[in-house]
Amino acid sequence: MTENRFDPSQADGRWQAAWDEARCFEADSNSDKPKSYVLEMFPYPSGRIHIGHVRNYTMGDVLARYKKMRGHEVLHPMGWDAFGMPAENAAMEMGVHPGGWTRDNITNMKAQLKRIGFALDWSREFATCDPEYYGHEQALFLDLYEAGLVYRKESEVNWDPVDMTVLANEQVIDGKGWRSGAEVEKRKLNQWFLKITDFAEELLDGLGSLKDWPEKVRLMQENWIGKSKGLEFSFDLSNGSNLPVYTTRPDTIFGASFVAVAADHPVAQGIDSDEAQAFIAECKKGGTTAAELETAEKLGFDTGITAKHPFNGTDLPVYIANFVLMDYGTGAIMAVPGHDQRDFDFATKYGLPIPRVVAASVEEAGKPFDGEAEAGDGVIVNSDFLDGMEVEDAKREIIRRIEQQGRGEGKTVWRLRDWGVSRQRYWGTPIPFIHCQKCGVVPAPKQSLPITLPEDVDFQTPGNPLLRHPSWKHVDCPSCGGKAERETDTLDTFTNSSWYFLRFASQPPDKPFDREEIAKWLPVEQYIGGIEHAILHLLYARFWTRALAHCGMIDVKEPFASLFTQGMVTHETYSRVVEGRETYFMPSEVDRTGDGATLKEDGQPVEIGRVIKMSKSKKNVVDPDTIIAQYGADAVRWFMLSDSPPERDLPWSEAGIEGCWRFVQRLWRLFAQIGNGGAGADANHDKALDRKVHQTVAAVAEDIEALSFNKAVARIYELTGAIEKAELSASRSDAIRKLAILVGPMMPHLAEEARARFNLGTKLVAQDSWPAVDPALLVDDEVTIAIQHKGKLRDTLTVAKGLPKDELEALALASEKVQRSIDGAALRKVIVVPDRLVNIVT
Ligand code: ANZ
Ligand code: ZN
Repeated sequence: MTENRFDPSQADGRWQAAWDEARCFEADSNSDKPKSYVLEMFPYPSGRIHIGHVRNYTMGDVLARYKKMRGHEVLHPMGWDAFGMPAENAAMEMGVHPGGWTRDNITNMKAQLKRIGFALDWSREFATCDPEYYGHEQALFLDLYEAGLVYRKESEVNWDPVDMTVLANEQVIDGKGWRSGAEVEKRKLNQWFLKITDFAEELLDGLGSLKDWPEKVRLMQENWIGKSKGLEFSFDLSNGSNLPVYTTRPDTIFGASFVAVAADHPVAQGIDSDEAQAFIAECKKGGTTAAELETAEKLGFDTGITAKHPFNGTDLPVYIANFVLMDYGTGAIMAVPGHDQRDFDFATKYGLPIPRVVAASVEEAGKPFDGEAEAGDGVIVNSDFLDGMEVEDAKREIIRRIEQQGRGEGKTVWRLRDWGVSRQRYWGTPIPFIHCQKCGVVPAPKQSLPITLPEDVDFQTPGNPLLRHPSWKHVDCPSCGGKAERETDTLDTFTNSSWYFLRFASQPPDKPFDREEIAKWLPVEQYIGGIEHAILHLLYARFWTRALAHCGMIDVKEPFASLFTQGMVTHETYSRVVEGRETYFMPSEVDRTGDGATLKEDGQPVEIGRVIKMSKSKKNVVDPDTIIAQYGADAVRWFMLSDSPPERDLPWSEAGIEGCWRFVQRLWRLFAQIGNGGAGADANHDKALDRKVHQTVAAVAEDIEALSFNKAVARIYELTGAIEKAELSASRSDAIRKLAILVGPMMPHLAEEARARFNLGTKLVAQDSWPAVDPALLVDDEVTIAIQHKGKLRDTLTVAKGLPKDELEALALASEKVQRSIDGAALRKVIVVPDRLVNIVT
């Protein structure tokens, strides 16, 4: 390290050790400072930190460091979301143990995070695969069971008949098992569920209080919960029975041209024909998620049964249709092709009528459809007694008449389903129940927790390793003492991330958390993470928090007061077709020249693709370790904050990181100047620079609090330029000192090194306070006054702000230019607007 060059390879590690030594970032629950809980979504220990993590954690880090400098007691923890499939896949593919693989990854990734200098309270670190953690989770699961929020029910799973295993939805690719390639079947198994639907109304209403969440995330949650008001009513069928359907658009009832039931519906199951049963079997092969059904080709089977329209008596054909879900509404629909796209596609395919019953105006009752359904608002047409009504009025009218006929009633339906948490896998939290022939399903006694995973497991045979383990599942029944078996399902890993933020805040050994400590820290003041978690993780975490509050274990209902979802780090892709296959190359393997790019290895061109999210599969990645080794942690951190607003994508560029590196060095050289400020010069003051410094300090603080990091960065560039240009003075020395603090949250290593090396202060920057702002310096204290005569500008004056009217008037009249213009004429009036203008009338 010289005065001209900052050397991160020496500085970074030294300051990281100094922070550890001083235990700078350990949160004290008993502190009486105001508390701030800053949290980023904890990572899955996949093996290496990727650049997206770096961006996410840098943002949280700047906020956490800043809050600490503002006198807050900050909790900024880190841990590992360590259960899940990839560890088991590694076990199957590489013959390693999921636990060992996970632990190794954690060790590596923790070292990576340390090299970036994050201000984390490592004393609270845990991994969800720690028996201590998942043991407490088992206890909570039993508490929820006691509270009636856990139950078992038969439900459908994806079954791989070759691997003899249950597959997660993501493991089913085009209807086939991802490993075996076998056609996936649907099977019914007894599974554990959490009653999230009990909280549907609360979870929906609670969104209203989350003012500091992105609008789009609240909307996504609202749609996921999916409260709809509609009508349930029955059709009389030609076979003598009746068929209840659910609709949210009763107003369109005269537009119904057929009726459809799900493949699992009793009406479908009851059709006694091979053809029908073959069709049903075909339906079962497809995916079951709403999204899959939405995109799959619409398929139907005409049952030959008809349904009588309740108002006009026409006979509507009843179809079995693949797009109707069994577990929504009643599993049967009245289909209105004119105004529902799915029905439109179906009717088009099977040549069914598509009547119009909603139009922009009554005059357009005969207007044909333009290739798609019209789901919008309008007036009702071609609908007998509803003609001319608004949609909402027509809905009410139909509900009233159907209720009067005793044929059905208005109903609220939720899209939200109970949460199936059973996974037939090894690497997860064992579900704490025991199956006894005599007593049934018995909760494991709390004193037997944690129920730990067996270490000696075999991954070479397909299926659930817990199920075929020779001894693990055999236990005595806690109730009758007879022979019994453990539940061999484990909990969905989303359970692990549904309460980890509570455990970070409070870690008693003998229980999951302490109520009073939770009250001190929660809700999380700022939660930061990816938009990919906008629905499930956030909804489940909100549900657990409410469920635990419902059980009287905590007092907070919403876990995350403010949520921020950061954009992605992107880069163009490089590829070439090799032996008929698209092959991608890393940016480091490529020379980028002008408009083109060539592979370093052979000098031949490669194709430049779009700028997209960095991902392993497209190889458009940069490795955080490599760039940190090259440029140091601070340049990388600075890059992560610069250029793009934090919610937008950030394109990675070599030029960008090099610019950051140069700025680090430029700051270093500026900091070095504090030592040779010149004693004489130090006596002078530079009012303009003072003002600039105070304004920047105040503005950067506001920017950081608003997470507008790119704006804070821009202001720091500006201030740096201003200091560089300023004459030597006491103000300039002070400005340099303050700048070194100001960059502390963003470039903490540089800030510490500069302070120590150039005697800018004694404490660690990490433990220092944010510079105080003099409000008087925030306002510019001089103003320019326009002086007008005969409606024209004659002169301007620069005067102290707030100068009284009579002084302004006197100054204006004293102006030579003004006197020349007045030219001895008599003054009729002088209008003075303080701080703005003086208007002289002669
Ligand atoms: C007639 C109709 C006319 C409908 C129209 C929509 C538009 P949301 O809003 O998501 O709650 N539906 C009802 N049960 C279904 C099931 N089990 N599987 C598939 N679709 C089902 O959706 C409610 C609408 O989805 C219902 O209203 C019904 O179609 C369909 F212009 O009835 B509607
Ligand atoms: Zn028993």
